[in-house]
This record gives sequence, structure tokens and C-alpha cells, in this order.
Amino acid sequence: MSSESVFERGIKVIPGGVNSPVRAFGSVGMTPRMIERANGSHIFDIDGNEYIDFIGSWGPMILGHNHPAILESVVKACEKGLSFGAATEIEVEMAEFICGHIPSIEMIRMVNSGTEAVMSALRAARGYTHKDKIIKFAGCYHGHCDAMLVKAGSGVMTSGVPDSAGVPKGCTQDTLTAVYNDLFSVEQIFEEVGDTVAALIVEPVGANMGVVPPAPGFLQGLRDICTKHGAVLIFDEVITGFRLSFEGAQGYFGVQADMTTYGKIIGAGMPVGAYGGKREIMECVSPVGPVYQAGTLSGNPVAMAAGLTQLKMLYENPGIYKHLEELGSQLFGGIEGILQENGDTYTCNHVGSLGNIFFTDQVVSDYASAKTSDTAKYAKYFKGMLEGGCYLAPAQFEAMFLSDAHSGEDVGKTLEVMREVVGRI
Ligand code: KE4
Repeated sequence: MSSESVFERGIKVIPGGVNSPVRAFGSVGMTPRMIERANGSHIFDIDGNEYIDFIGSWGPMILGHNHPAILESVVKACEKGLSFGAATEIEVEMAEFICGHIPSIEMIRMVNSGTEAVMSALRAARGYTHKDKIIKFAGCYHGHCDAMLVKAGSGVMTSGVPDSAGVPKGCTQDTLTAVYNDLFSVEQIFEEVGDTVAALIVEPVGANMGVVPPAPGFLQGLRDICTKHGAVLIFDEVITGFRLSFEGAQGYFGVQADMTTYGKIIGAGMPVGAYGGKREIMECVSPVGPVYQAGTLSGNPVAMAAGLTQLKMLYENPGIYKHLEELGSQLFGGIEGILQENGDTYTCNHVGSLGNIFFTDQVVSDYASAKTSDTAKYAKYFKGMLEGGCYLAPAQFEAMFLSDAHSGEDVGKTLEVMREVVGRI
């Protein structure tokens, strides 16, 4: 069996041969590697290749793959039963843990993905405010619920246009798009639509247009604007939550949201999402309030065991965040050094353990500047890195993820491969 032969089978029975589009390697024009197993900071494909993994399942594996304590917690939970569809103590423990350690979160509801978390948070914000409009930012991705699949608006558009087939205009007409790092574009929208905005949702660090850090004052500016206009500020921390710091982006940047969405790390690789925030907002959610939301496997005991074990380890070992910062400085600082050595003017953006190269000489601070990147060159870079034993995001507009399992040796090897690849593409 080879990745090619298995992929050939896959495309006959799964759209694109994958269960999530980015995995198809379409942006880099290659056949995806079929991964067989993973351990620590490394993954192994069915063709016998080993890679240093910079995806980590797109963020969840912050402690590395196959962490023994997480594996043990999952096995123990499985032995008691996989799912009951009934209340369990571990769900209460998970909620108590997050509410007890994230200042802005007074109540939280578990769901099964980041998409579900965002979809539910938006509904709760609309139910709480009795308003319909939502503001998002071009280049930010919040999962695939209809209201979030909106074409990036140019200038102030009073109604969003769907960015996917199958999404009726009615589902996006109340979604408006602003420009990331541009507070004026947000103020313009409020000027246009007044106080009809239920919520503004933002990735506190853009990580779905490549990595785009918030400009100084941007997040606080959003906080102030939302407070002024009575709009719910939602931080989509599906990627940044429990990664940038234990308190996520809110702790890292010192700006509190009204609601937060989570995914990835809180499930430790199991399907978990969550949305939470102010009690007065969350008490609008069924069965307490009129905002309906439900889920057969929400708070699943096995997923809770995995996620809670990971969160507790992150909380009890704050040195992990110091290690992630150090790895980030070593890797992304090393990349910047290579680019300078080569006389390349490409851009490398990073925040903590998140970062990536853009093949453009522009400063990348929003979606428009991110899109100036040469994606054909990125494809060559990706291929060279993969052949060199480094598994990066198979698309320019994604991120590299470091974990506590990565070593200085992993980073050193990666920089060696990068120096050779960037020097010849
Ligand atoms: P999921 O539904 O994929 O669990 O989460 C959606 C989501 C929500 N918010 C943010 C900020 C996200 O980054 C995501 C999903 N992230 C992508 C990576 N860019 C998941 C990878 C994929 O789609 O396969």
C-alpha cells in the first residue's frame, strides 16, 4: 500500500479523497501523504517516511502526539463506556476548570467542533441582544456555518454575499466584513448600520490567512467599539485558546472578550468545541433560555477525559509556555535569519508558537496583503520541506504549529532544510 494507491481509492468514495479540504494538498499540487501514526513531534506516513510535524492536527497536539497521560486518560474513560447521552461529572469538572481559570468565562457549553462553537456563540449573541447583524474580518476563518461563509467585503457593504455554493443570500445578508487591523473599517460599518450589530467576531491572532498578528491597540479598539455600541465581542480562540498563554489571547494581549469560542486544544485531538462567556449571555441558552442548541455527543466523557487531562497539564506546568515561546523565537527567528542571509525580502509573521512564511515582500497585516504572496513559490517550498522531512501546512494561508514535544534539534534540522530549500526555489 502507498499513499498514492490509498488516495486513489479515497477519491472514489470521499469528496476529494479527504474529510477536510486542506488535507487534499490541492494548493501544493501533490498527492497527500497517508499518515499512519504519530509520536511526540513526529508523524509517519504509510510509505515509511518520518516527518517533523508542524501541523499537530491543526493545533490540538500542543503537548505532542500520543502523550502518555492523555492516552491513559482516554483508555480509562473508554473502559467505563464511550458515550451515555446523559449528564456526567467530568463535564461539570471540565466546565468548572475553564470557568475557574479564564476570567471572562462565567459559563460554558461543550460542543463537537470549532464550527459548532462559533455557530452557537453567534446564535446566543443574537438571542441575547435581539439584534441580527454580525461583523467578521476578511481573511479570518471561523468554521463553515452558513453565516460565516461570506465573500470578503470591499468597503462597507450593508449585506454579505455568500462565499460558498449552497449558502442562501438570506444566511449571509446580515454578515458584514471589515478589514483586519483597521479599526476605521469597523467604525464605518457601525456608522452605516448603527446599533443593529449583535456581535463582532475576530481571531485575536489571524491564523487562517497565514499568521497575522493584531496591530498594537487593535484588540483593545474592538473592545471599546463593541462596548460603545452594545455589540457582543467574540474572540474566536479555536486556535489561540490555551496556546498563546494558558488564558489564550485574552491573557497574552490583556483584552477580555464577552464570549469566547474554543476547539482543538480543549479536546487534545478528540472532537471538542466550546463556547462560553458572560453568565447573562449564556443563560439565554437552552434549556435555561430561549436560544436553542443541542448535541448528541457534546461533552462526551472520552473527549472530556482527553481534553481535561491536557488542560490540567498545561495549567500545572507553566514552563510549557516558556518552552513554546523559546521554540517560536528559535524557529521563526531562524527563518528570518535565513531570509536575510539569502537577501530575500519575504515576510515571516509569528506570535509565540504560531507562525509562517509569506512569499511576498509586503508587510502582511491583513487579507489583502496576505494575498500578494506567491502561492506557486509556496508550493515549491512546501514540497522541498516535505522531501526534507518537515511536514508543514499544505497551503500558504495556514500556520505552522509548534508543540512542547518539539526539540531544539527538531528546529535546528528544520532550519537546515529550510536554508537549502529557500535558497533554490
Ligand atoms: P473546526 O470546525 O474545524 O473544528 O473549527 C473551525 C475553526 C474555527 N475557528 C478557527 C479560528 C479555526 O482555525 C477553525 C478551523 N481551523 C482550520 C485550520 N485553518 C482547521 C483545519 C481544517 O479545516 O481541516
